[in-house]
Amino acid sequence: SLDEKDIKTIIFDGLKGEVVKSTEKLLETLEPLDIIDCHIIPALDEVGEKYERGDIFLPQLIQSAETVKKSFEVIKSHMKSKGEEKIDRGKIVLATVKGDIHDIGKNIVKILLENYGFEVIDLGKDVLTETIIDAILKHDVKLVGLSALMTTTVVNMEKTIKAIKDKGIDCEIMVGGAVLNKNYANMINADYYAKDAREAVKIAEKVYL
Ligand code: B1M
Repeated sequence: SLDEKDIKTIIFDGLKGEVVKSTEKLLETLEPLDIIDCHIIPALDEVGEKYERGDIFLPQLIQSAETVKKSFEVIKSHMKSKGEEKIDRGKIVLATVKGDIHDIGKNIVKILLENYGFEVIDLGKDVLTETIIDAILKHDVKLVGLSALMTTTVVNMEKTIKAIKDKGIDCEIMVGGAVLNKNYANMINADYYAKDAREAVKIAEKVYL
């Protein structure tokens, strides 16, 4: 009906009770990734901008993030049920770098990679360089994906890349996160930059051709 709140308002106001229904409704007409790109990310961007300007405060930022997580649970189970059959196209280690607890973007990348038949070894957030290197070697992966969202943590991304290259490990490195762009990714010696989850899948397909 007309007085139904849109998902942007729901995310903005942190209405966890209403977001499930609203997401289910959108899934009736939109593709999961379009919901993420056209509704959820713009809403979070706006939340971030308001937070930066001091119009809202950390508790509200947290409420919005939790609301988004609830929405993703719905999207994730929807994608799983429609996903391709398990085909083993290769393993990928994923991590958000040390000092950084933003993992919403990484988790989207994970869901999509799994949907396209890749096996993801998810190390989580705030992950030490040594832990990442150990996982690359243990699982013998050809691709590692690193995520960073803050100007203060891309530094750790750069350090992790340097450590992997210095050890001469035969593994390509893909990076992503709102704070990055292609030039910056080049500058810190990443092999690939993924603007979003779709590009992450294309890169994985290229590496595991
Ligand atoms: Co934080 N935060 N936050 N935050 N937060 C930002 C990043 C910020 C830009 C907001 C702002 O001020 N405008 C700002 C950083 C400023 C800077 O760079 N210096 C900021 C800050 C300051 C902070 C805290 C320090 C706040 C505080 O405590 N005072 C704190 C940080 C704590 C820490 O990490 N040590 C903090 C905390 C939080 C919450 C916990 C409340 C929550 C995160 C919840 C969670 O992730 N579990 C949060 C949120 C939600 C945000 C914003 C609003 C949204 C981030 C997000 O999830 N976007 C963010 C502002 C913004 O980004 N506009 C902000 C949606 C997500 C889908 O996009 O992650 O870019 P993104 O992922 C995309 C692509 O980038 C790409 O694909 C994804 C899908 O398309 N991608 C990859 C991402 N990773 C990839 C990896 C790949 C490939 C592609 O390969 C491996």
